[in-house]
Amino acid sequence: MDLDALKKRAQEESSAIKNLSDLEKWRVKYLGRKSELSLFFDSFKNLSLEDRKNKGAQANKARIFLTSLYEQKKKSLESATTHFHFFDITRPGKKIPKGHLHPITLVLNDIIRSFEKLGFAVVLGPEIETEYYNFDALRIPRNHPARDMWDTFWLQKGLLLRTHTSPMQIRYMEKHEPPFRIIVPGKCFRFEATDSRHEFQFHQVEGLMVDDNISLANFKFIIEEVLKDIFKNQVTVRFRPSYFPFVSPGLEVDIKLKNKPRGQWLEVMGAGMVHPDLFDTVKYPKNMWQGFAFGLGVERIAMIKYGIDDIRFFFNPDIRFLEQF
Ligand code: YSA
Repeated sequence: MDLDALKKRAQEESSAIKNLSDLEKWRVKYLGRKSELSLFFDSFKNLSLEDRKNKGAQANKARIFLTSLYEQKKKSLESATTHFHFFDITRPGKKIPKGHLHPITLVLNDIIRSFEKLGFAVVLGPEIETEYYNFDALRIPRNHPARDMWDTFWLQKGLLLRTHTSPMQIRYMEKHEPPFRIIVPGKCFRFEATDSRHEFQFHQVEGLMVDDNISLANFKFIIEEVLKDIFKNQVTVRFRPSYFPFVSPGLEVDIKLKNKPRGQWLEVMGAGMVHPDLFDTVKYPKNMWQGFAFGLGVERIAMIKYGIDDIRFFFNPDIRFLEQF
């Protein structure tokens, strides 16, 4: 049998093939069980060992040649077919996963919106503060035991990472005359061990309202309105006396969800009536203004709102947690 002629013919025919079904016919013709080549192999039975070896080797080469011809052709037809047939421009594309806001940002936005409804303006302050604004101007001199309330990350040259947003009270009053009502959202930092309710980095919203006839009743009303707004009326609010050097009197606010009456109270803010010394420090005329101020913990609000019992989840970059919001 003329194997070279067979290969040549097979090659010519294969190059003319345009689709997979013709290729299949070609495969049956040249490589199938009844192909010329198979019949050729069958004919070896009656040959001598020597002849069988020789012809067998040639026939094998021819089979390898035809097989690789077949594989190549199949590949090229398939890739052409894929592009041609399976490209359906009406099919929806792959969805690109969308990012979303962090739960703390969501809650912060809610809080800001609620205060804005009551006429509060939003003001921002620096995260790196001086000792003067963070402590001294707030009546917390060096060596005063109250400094222990705010474990501090100290930087060089008397600078520090602000331990609360209260320094903005002084900064704002230095530049603005009452009446005004502002909130200051922002990050705070404390050099303290973390636990389920404390992080070394967290957010506060400072509030300051100064006018000529302000009392604790105004504070109580505004805070209750805002908390009711944030929690869609589902919250009970409790006011407790407390101490901060820059207010007199001072208080703290705890909240609890109405649908969990047996749940624990969670402290969400420190507050009070602005101490008259602060007005002196910023050179307001004596006895002219009163004001209240507060520092609200944003993570604590988020914990209650979303039923999260450990604050450390918020800054743990576990996508399974964050995807729920
Ligand atoms: C008090 C009187 C004012 O006239 C104005 C503001 C204040 C609040 C004061 N500056 C302050 O920082 N008080 S605080 O230490 O008690 O913190 C206020 C709130 O921040 C807390 O009620 C809590 O909700 C949150 N907070 C404090 N430390 C935290 C924290 N949240 C998470 N992790 C911490 N480590």
